[in-house]
Amino acid sequence: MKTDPDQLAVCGGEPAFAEPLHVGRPNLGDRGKLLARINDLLDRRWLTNDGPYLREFERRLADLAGVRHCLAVSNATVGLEIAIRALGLAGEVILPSFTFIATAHALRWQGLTPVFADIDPRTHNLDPARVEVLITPRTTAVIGVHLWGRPCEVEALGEIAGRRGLRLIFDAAHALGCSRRGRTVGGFGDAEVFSFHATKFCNSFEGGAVATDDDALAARIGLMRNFGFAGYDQVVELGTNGKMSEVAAAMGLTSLEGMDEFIAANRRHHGQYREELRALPGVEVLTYDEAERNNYQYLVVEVDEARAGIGRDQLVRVLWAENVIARRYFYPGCHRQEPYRTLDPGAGCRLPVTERVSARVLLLPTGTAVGPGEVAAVCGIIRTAVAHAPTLRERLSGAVKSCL
Ligand code: T4K
Repeated sequence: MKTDPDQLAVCGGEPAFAEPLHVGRPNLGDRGKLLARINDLLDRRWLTNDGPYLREFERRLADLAGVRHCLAVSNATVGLEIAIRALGLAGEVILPSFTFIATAHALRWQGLTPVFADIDPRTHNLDPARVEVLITPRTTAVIGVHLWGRPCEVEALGEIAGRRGLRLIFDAAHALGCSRRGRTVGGFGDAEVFSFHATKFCNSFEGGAVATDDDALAARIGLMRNFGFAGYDQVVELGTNGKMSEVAAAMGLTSLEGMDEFIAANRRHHGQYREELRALPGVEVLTYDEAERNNYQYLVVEVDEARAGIGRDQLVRVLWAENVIARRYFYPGCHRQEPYRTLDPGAGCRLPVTERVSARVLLLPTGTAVGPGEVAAVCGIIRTAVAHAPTLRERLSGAVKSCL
């Protein structure tokens, strides 16, 4: 364990890890089962387009989420785009800026105007009061994001949407298997969109799904993800290619079967990180409501420079030098990225919490690719960095410019 600042790689010591320890290393599940499924689909020569693995994946997802329909798609971004189109959204849509860029791009790609609302500093999710003040005659919907798998205030957002005649979508990319007041994510709002990207705790290599209890909406999404085909020779809608392949569905099914094991690993790591970093001033591990179901897939830390003595970005430099590829999700917020920065250069003024939180948040490695020894080593580096913050700050301001 590195206890002396001179042992740290930024000060000339050897990196703690010979190979990079990444945030987002995929969980793989039972390789034997996956390969058997792949052999099976090859034998059957049915590779995509409404195949049996896709149907089974959708059935299992709908059961898990407790919804009538779960339509698998090629990725969550396309899922959001199709949901937005199928709901007939136009004009302005209110969403958080503190999210992955895909939430905003799914709107702008279709010519809609994303309007960024600020978040609640405790939950990192949309602040319903901030949403309400941004509604204009051009607003048609709100998109909430269940960030880190912690569900939004779905009741307050639902009340606002109902009263103001708006549609409500949830970007549930992080929230598979999570619950709010005992109810599983999937059936909130008009539709919810899951991601099964490789970096998600359950993955289908690339993939997503749109969940809804609305039969008509599900039928429309089903058409739209398949070019608008209603039969072999009949196209009844404008559509796109948003289909999930059989190999992706096979991985998705295998991943769902490993879900309990993945959550258990995430939860163990979360407990260990909390315990090992407990006594550190200004370094707080984000918690989950233990009365709810959580997937613990993101290990989120907030660094308060005034108390820790070292800033988030300096800590990232220290970690990267040790080959710990910590990530600054979702810095600096969508409003500071193109094309939004140019479209609305003043947005930061109404997003003070987003600006503050996005400058403090740091994600650390978790999942089945990580073991307790690695978690202990990562925490040891952080403890050493905080304990020697003044010395390090001085050295960092001169020497290390490389990684960010
Ligand atoms: N909404 C929200 C709130 C989201 O977070 C996302 C996706 C979406 C919507 C859109 O979902 P999809 O359309 O993707 O289904 C990654 C993922 O690409 C992205 O899916 C995810 N959010 C986001 C949080 O993370 P990047 O740009 O950070 O990816 P990248 O390539 O830097 O990889 C992340 C880390 O994972 C790296 O440290 C390396 C590691 N990694 C990655 C892959 C792909 C591996 O170890 N193995 C791998 O195979 O966006």
